[in-house]
Amino acid sequence: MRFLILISSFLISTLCAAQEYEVEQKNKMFSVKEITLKKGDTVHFKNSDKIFHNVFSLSDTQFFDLGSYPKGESRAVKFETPGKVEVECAIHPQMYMVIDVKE
Ligand SMILES: [Cu+2]
Repeated sequence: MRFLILISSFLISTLCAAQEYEVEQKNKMFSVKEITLKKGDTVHFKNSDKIFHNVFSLSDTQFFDLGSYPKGESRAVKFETPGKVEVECAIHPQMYMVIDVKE
């Protein structure tokens, strides 16, 4: 019985801990320069410009490349590793933001 309670409280805390964030690409900028989140959280990168963006990161903490996608589309990245993740756009070198993933 005690074992079951432990498992269910673990599941509940795990489910509640994960958060969803949205970062927009607008006017060839990210809507935030820096965001802090917990490992397990997800960021949705939404393109709100009329042009394509290609969001990617070459960071050691987490590498990803979302490819280029048009206005209205959103692609998600789940961050599992603590550390800083530098996020850029392959099409617009001025676009830059940092995601700080906490334990
Ligand atoms: Cu771009």
